[in-house]
Amino acid sequence: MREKGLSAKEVLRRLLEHYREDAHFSSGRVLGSMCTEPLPIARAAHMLFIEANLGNPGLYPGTVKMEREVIESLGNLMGLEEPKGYILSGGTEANITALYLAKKRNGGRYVVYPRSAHFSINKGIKLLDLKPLPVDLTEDYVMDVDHLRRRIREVGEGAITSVVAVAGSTEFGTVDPVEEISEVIPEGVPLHVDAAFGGFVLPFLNFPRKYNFEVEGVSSITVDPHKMGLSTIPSGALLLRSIEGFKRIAVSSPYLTEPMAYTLAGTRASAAVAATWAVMNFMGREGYREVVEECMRNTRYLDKELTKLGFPHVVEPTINVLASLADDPESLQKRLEEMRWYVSKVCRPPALRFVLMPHVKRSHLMEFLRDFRGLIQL
Ligand code: 0PR
Repeated sequence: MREKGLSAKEVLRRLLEHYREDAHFSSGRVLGSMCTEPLPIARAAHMLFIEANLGNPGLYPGTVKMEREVIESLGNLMGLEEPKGYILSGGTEANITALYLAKKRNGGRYVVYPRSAHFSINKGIKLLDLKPLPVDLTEDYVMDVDHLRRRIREVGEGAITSVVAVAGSTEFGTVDPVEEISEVIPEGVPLHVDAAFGGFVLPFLNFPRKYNFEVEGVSSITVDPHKMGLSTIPSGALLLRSIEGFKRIAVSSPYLTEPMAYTLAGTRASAAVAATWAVMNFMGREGYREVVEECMRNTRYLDKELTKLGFPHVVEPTINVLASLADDPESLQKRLEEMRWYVSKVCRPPALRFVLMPHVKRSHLMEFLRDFRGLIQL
């Protein structure tokens, strides 16, 4: 650190230099991210509560109330009237916490999950010294329930810590057959649903299958307001049916305003709780429905246009995630990046991956397709 500080003007000048180096959602050129521009109301709320810290909740009764209300609304969205939970730093912390709760409740050694699960599940497995038991996908890229059955038989019912299902997979946007999965898994084994992304999409699509707490066997769900919730980072919710689970991981925090601490993080960036409360109240179900419908229209449009160019989807998009088959996605991705288009890729099967977030407008897609056509004709 320098001995004598710079002037605010100079700091700002240097900040702007770095700001210009970064990609920005407002350019419409980020086509592979699961985050988006937070709405202005979320930014305002975030700044207003910038010093709030739910790590010491006694000082922040207002923020505590907002967290409870957000958890309740998210639980309702996920089919549960009186949910318990916390707003954490994101899907990774929520998924790791879910596995931690499962280990404390159930023991066992294996975490069973579909091959489409996000890598945060593997982080949890490593951290908690558990063993991975991945389940193959069907040709529709969802968990193969027959293989799940075989997997359970292989290791024995008592050896399973938790089963994870995904509602809105990172690479394909697919939704596992949660109801069938819950029928197959042994009694007492916690079933965690990772709806980090899908949690703010599926409820607004009239999705026909059950994937949330409406399925009795589901014990916990991850939903991230900092993805399709249009809130600020860091905001990821872990929802539970009861507080009992959290009690198992609680530790004493004698010098704070609350005697027990329930979350992995100590100091918590709670401005995002206020941002999430603000944006959910501002949008209402109607607002999110409109946003999701527009994202889906754009997803179908891009899919149709890319199919015409010889890049058909891997699987028909369920939500606003599109994987389009491509021979060499890596080099396409690199060349697109040189043209300042930021797409993502899938390795198996080789595909380009697009996430049609609200910052991606139809005009951006038309511009992208013009550049993409030029690129593949070279
Ligand atoms: N579960 C699912 C289904 C996810 O897709 C993700 C993140 C997580 C859990 C973990 O969430 P956090 O990243 O909040 O801990 N999926 C995105 C991904 O890995 C995250 C992301 C977001 C990546 C924005 C890039 C980006 O620009 O692709």
